[in-house]
Amino acid sequence: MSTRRKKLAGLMAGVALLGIGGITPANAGVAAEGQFESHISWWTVPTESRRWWDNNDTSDYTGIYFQGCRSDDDHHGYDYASLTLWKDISSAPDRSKGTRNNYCGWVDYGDPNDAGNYYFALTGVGNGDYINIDYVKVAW
Ligand SMILES: [Ca+2]
Repeated sequence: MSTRRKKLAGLMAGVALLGIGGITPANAGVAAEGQFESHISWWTVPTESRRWWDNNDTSDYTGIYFQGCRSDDDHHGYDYASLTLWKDISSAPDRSKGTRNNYCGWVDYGDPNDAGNYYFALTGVGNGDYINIDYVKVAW
């Protein structure tokens, strides 16, 4: 292999490593207050996620990560899923912490700064009516 080709190979390896590192931002790393991994099978509006407890011990952002995204629209494929982050309040209406579109990657909702029981709900689908997500990670 020529020196030039070796340099190129090294550069390509570096790019590949950067790509892998890019999957996990700092806010969703081990320093986050909590996290769980899951998947989504045939969700349609208004399916809700499991609940998680955010004790607000930290100022970490709450984030939702999608990888391996498909919709039932075989022609257009997956575009995005609108997800609303909710605080579950038993004695009053749940409190919305914002709605964001997930284009199959990380979406942050900021620090809710509000201890409680949380979940997210599917409130819209870009293409089609149903989504399947191979890998879901929620961190807070
Ligand atoms: Ca917090």
